[in-house]
Amino acid sequence: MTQRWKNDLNWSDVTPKQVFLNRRQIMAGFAASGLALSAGMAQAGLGAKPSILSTDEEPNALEDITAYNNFYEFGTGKADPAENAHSLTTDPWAVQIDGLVDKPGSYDLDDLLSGVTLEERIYRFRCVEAWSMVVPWVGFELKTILDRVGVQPSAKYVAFETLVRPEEMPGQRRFPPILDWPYREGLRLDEAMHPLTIMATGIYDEPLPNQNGAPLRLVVPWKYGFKSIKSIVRITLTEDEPPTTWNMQNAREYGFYSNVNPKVDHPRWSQASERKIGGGLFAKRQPTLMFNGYEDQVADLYAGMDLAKFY
Ligand SMILES: Nc1nc2c(c(=O)[nH]1)N[C@H]1C(S)=C(S)[C@@H](COP(=O)(O)O)O[C@H]1N2
Ligand SMILES: [Mo]
Repeated sequence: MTQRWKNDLNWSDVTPKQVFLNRRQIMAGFAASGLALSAGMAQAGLGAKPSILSTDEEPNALEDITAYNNFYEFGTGKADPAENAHSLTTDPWAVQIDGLVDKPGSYDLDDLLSGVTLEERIYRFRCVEAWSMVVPWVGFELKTILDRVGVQPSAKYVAFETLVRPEEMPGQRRFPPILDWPYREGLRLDEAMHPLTIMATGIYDEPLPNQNGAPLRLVVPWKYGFKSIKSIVRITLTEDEPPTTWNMQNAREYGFYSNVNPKVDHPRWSQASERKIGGGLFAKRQPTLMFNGYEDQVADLYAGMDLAKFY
């Protein structure tokens, strides 16, 4: 895959000024329209440092990234999260870290982030529904916080849970339930510790919009988008493979691994190609890459595994 070589630019430097200004206008427009941007967004950027792990592909416009979402806690339509997520209170925010760790506890987000260096990671993002984007995330390696809390030798998996707060999440007030809340995800420990696996706190050098999973969400760029769980309130180290939402919902269609793989089709559609959001009505589909283009970095994790069996 293509990577940017080491440099000292960040996105606002490499983006033509007009585009950057337009972005600021979009932000202002969002703010004026009362859409789901947190207070910090109109202010100075997060100052995230560029990472050599970024792709050099053109990022999608902020408009695409914040208006076309999957976040069932706010409804099942692609526009529902942008419309409804403003109701979510993201400050204060605590993350419970428990299970097989040396220092379990409820960590205030500010404490969790203190001393953490934020990086810009421009990643390809591929939804299992066969659309994709390129997103300039701001975040830090998940490994950083796992190392801080001390992972015990018996731990083999990491489980994640999203907030349950029906008062603020209209999708959780629906009956019958859309999903078995909380939304759950999980990774094998080596996947969780991989340098590409990040916790994101921002996009385009600004705090995460609520519809993208504020204030803290997982991003695993070589796996289908549903693994990248949003608005995380709990991280648990376990010995056994944890239950995960889409696998619980339909195990035949959604496996625990869910690595992007153009050769293993979804039972109801091909995964060989994808539609990049923002390309317009007549844009050509593009081929889907093995491990979403991150094969060089992650294939080793699955050496000897039959990827059609462990889908
Ligand atoms: N809690 C939670 N996390 C979630 C989802 C969700 O419905 N709830 N949807 C997933 C799916 S299917 C995708 S494709 C991505 C979408 O992320 P984005 O809206 O930031 O592009 O979030 C994932 N994380
Ligand atoms: Mo998705």
